[in-house]
Amino acid sequence: MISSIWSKPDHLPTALAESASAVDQLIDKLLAMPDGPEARVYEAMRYSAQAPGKRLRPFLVLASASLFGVSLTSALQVAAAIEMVHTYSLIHDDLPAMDDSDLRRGRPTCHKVYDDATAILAGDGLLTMAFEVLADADTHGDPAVRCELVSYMAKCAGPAGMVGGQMIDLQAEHDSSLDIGAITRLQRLKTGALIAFSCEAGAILGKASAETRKLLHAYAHDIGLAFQIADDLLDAEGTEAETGKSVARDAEAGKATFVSILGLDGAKTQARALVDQALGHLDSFGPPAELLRQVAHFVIQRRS
Ligand code: GRG
Repeated sequence: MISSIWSKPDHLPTALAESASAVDQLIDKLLAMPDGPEARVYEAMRYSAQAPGKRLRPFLVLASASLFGVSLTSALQVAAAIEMVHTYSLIHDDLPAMDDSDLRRGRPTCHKVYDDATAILAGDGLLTMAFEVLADADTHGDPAVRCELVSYMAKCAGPAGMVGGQMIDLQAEHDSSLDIGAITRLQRLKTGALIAFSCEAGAILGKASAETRKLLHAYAHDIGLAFQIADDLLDAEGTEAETGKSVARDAEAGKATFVSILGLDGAKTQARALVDQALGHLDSFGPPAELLRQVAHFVIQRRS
């Protein structure tokens, strides 16, 4: 039972911490260090994957899976896989060829501690291992479910999802002329696609109906955009000490963001409206969706 890891199922901070601890234990096991000289890439993978992040995506997997009576073992496998893909994207995003960041999750970035080549390999290692984890028999007894997870994760992480969003973002880097529709699409792909995978994974594992999965997709869409608006607000208003990463990068680069287009107050209003809309998609799930409701509020209240 997934709920067995939550000592206070109605208290989001405790549930987030307990999910994070469970997924971190599994990642530690999956990334066991080998003896040979390839150990360096495992060390770099562990360095980034075990750094203190929010573990929001794994939490969304566990919370959505808990709606459908999915086993804890299955949900944790998928939770670990999505966190590996997310960590890979952060490692590659921080490289000199992309965002060239020195700080991530409150620590020096992977390429700063190791080197560019090792950071590229650490990202590649996490991405490919995530698919190995999804395809493992421990993830689900039904090979068709494992295949659906592999296929949907590939779609969400690949050129029709996060990679595509990152490409658009790189091209738009110094472009302040993007309109709200273009930014929404960019962020839907870059950040929203992995959040969609995380929320729908529970429905895939639980073989829920297409209508039910659609509700979780709509919820994910709204919290994904709200999450990104909160990220833009943190970049504009937050500090490096709070966020654990470099801030004020968007304005420095003259980049169009939700904040540059809507203004600080407009962006906050829009984020709150998206959270309300997200909550509406959860109505039919009743009390078991309480943690998903709370996490929708959390994505815009967070300070890191
Ligand atoms: C390199 C293919 C490739 C993609 C990179 C997601 C991404 C695309 C880059 C990250 C850059 C960024 C700051 C995006 C804004 C939203 C976001 C994904 C923030 C980081 O996620 P959090 O806040 O991080 O969940 P933690 O550290 O808590 O896991």
